[in-house]
Amino acid sequence: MRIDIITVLPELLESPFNHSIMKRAKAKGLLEVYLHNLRDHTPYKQGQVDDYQFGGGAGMVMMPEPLAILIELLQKDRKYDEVIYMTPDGLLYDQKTANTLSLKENIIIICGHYKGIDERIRQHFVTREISIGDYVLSGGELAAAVVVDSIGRLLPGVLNDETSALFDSFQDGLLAPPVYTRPADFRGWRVPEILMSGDPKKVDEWRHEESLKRTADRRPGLMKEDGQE
Ligand code: 6GU
Repeated sequence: MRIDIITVLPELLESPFNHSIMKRAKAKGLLEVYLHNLRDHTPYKQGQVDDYQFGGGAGMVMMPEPLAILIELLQKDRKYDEVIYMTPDGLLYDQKTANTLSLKENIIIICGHYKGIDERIRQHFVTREISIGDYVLSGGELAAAVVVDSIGRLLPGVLNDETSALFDSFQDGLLAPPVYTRPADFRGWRVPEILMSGDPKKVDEWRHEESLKRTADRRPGLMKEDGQE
């Protein structure tokens, strides 16, 4: 999978994909991430990419030309399955969307800044608008990092058996159960006996029960049919 990220702050995205599982995905050739500085593609002087909004009001808007020029430059070389715009007024991101996106070949991600991007780019280029939660970030970069990480770890061959995504919270619509490691007795706080019983069936049942309890307690909406809370 290839992901091209359009940003005015490429420095902010230099580290997130170069560690741990993302690093492995790239090293194995399963994931390619390219950062594009929008300022390198503007036809305006001094790298200008934003301007005052028509109709007045505080805050700058990202101009359409630099974005269109860069998107079309990328589209000349390959077909993109999605052009995603990261914005707090997008659709709420979830594991189902991550699963869907992990099946795509080529994706462009636009990171918004200021008051956002000119509406005409959204209408004519963008195929999907994503928000990662009901709070406002100062730019789309950190949100893009979240999306790329969540997609990257789902690509076949990135995770091994031990880290398998199949058992993640949300993958079966439930939160993950508690986990424990050595020592069995830490300051008198003991690991549940059943986990040391050596009976895999009992352990599975216990984990499922704990998942159900935790989900009912913290995220009851996840247990409803449509997943809405
Ligand atoms: Cl995608 N962008 C910004 N700026 N803020 C957000 C967001 C995105 N998702 C949640 N808050």
